[in-house]
Amino acid sequence: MARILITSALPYINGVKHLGNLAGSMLPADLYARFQRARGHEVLYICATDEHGTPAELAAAAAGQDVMTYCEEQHRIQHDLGRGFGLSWDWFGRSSSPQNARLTQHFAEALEDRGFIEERTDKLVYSIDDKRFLPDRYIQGICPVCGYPDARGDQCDNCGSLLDPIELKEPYSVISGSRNLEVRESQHLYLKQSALQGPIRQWVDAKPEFSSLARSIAYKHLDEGLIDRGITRDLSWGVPVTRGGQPRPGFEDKVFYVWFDAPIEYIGSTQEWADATGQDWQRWWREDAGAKDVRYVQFMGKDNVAFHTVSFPATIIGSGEPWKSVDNLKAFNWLNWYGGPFSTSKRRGVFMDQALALLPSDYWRWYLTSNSPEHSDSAFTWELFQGAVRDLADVLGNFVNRILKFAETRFDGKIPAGGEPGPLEEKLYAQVAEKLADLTAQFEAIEIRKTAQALRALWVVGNEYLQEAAPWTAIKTDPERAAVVVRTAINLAALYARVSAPIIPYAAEKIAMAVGEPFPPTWPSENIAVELSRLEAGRPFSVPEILFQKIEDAQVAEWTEQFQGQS
Ligand code: B3M
Ligand code: ZN
Repeated sequence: MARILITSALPYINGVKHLGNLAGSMLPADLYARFQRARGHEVLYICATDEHGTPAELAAAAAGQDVMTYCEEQHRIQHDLGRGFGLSWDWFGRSSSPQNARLTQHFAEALEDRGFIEERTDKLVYSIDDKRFLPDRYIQGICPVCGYPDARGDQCDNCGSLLDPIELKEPYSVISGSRNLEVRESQHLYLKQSALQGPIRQWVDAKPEFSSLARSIAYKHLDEGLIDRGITRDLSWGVPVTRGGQPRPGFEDKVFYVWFDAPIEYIGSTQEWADATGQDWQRWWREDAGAKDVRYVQFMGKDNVAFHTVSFPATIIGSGEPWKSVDNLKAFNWLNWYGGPFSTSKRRGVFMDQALALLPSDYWRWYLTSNSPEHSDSAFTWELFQGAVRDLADVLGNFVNRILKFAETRFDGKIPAGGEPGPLEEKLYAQVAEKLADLTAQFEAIEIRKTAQALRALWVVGNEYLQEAAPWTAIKTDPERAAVVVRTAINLAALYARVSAPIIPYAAEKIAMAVGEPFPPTWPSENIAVELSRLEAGRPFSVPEILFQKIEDAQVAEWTEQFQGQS
C-alpha cells in the first residue's frame, strides 16, 4: 500500500468557479483520488480557498462586506458546491487559517536565516486621499504598451503585459477614483530567486514525471533567468510580517504577498485537517517524519505552473528544511466557451452553481472528463454536451436498465441460478480483462481523456455481449442459458459500478445499491471469471431509476438563449 498526497490548485475566493476551473484542477484530482482509494492506497486529497490579496478585498468591498465575513461566506459556498460536485477532498481549508499564517512566517524566517531574503526600497504609488498605497489591482490607468484605458496595476487585460503600477499613464485609485497620487518609497522583502536558479533547475531536472506542458513552462522561466520577487505588500488583509514572533519593525502595515502564502496552504490545510481530526500531518510533508515514502501529485491549470515549478520550490528549497516536494505535476489547458476561454472576470461560461441547478453533477463530470482540456484546449458547447450525455445514456444507462428490467420480469428480481458459462462468457472475460487493464493503466498514468475512453470501451463490451448472447431469445428455448447470461450481465453491471465510480460516483452508487454492492467500491482484480461471478444466485436486486436523462433539443435551445448574455 502506497501513501499518495494529492492537491489541486486552490480556487481563489472571489466568487463561484466556472467549469473550466473545475475541469483543469479539482475534478481530475478527484478522479485520481477516488481511483487510488479504490486501489487500496492511503490517499490524502487536500484543497482550500486562496483568500488573500487585492481581488479578495475588492470583491468584499463590492459586496459591501468586510473582507473576513466575505471570505467566510464564500468559503462555505465553494465548499458546498465542491461537495455537490462530489469532490472527495479530505480537507477543504482556508489560506487565512492560523496554521497557514504560522507556516508562512516560519518559511520567511527560514529563508532569511539562509540569506535568501533581502529588504529593498520600492517606489510605489500612494493615494493621498485614500491615505494608503495602491498595490496591484488597486490602481488602474492607460496601458503603456497598448493604450488600453483600464489596465490594472499588475497586468493589462487587453494585451496581457505584466506591468509595474508606476508605469500606468493617467493612473487613478480603484477605491476612490482619486487621481491625487504620488510615488513614495516603501520597504519590502524580496526572495532572491536568482540565487536559487541552480538548485531549482536541478530540482526540475530530477522530476521526469512532470507533464511536458509543466516542464516546458518551468524551463522557459529558468532559461530566461529567475528574477527576485517581492513577497510583501502594503495591505492589511493577509499574513502579518513577523520576525521571531514579533511584528517586524517597519512592516507593521504590511502583509505577505498572496502568491507567497497560497502554495504554503497545501501544508497549512493539511495541518487544519490534522488539528481537526487528530491525524499526523508530518508523515505527509516532512521527509524526516516519513514523507519520503509519499507520492505527491499536483493538479492545476497552466497559468499556475510557474508558481509551482519556480516560486514554491524556491520557498521549499531555500528553507533548507526536509519538506516533501511534488513528484508529478499535471497541468491543464483551457476549456473554451464559444470561441474564447471561460472567464470569471467577464462572466463567460457556465459556473458551478448554475451547472448544479441544471443537471446532476455526473453529467458534467462525464463531459469534463471525456473532453478534458488536457493536452490541448477543449471546447464546451451545449450541442457537444448534449451528445456526450446521449452517449452516456445509450451506452452505460441502457445496459444497466435493460438487463435489470429483463431480469426483474423474467427472474423475479433475484439473480438466477443454473447453467454454466460457455464460449461467449469466455470471450467476454478476455475482452473485459483487456479493457480493464487499459483503464487501470490510463488511470495510473493520469491520462484523463484516455481514462474516459477506456471506460467507455469497457461499457461497449457489455452491450456487445448482451446483443450476441440475447437472453430474451434464449429464454424461450433454453432458460438455463438465459440464466447464465443474466447472471453474468448483472455481475458486469456491478463491475461497471466499481470502475465508473471515480468519474461518475453518483450513478455508480445507484448501480451498486441496486445490486447490493458496497460503496465506495474497491477496484476489481484481474481475475475476471471470478469478478463476474461474485454475486451469488438468489441475491435480490432492484431496478434503479433512469440513470441518465437525455437532453432534448428544446432544452439546448433554452440554455443557449439563457447563457447567451455571457457569450
Ligand atoms: N488561486 C488560482 C488562480 O486564482 C490560484 C491558485 C493558487 S494555488 C496555490 O489563478
Ligand atoms: Zn495593454
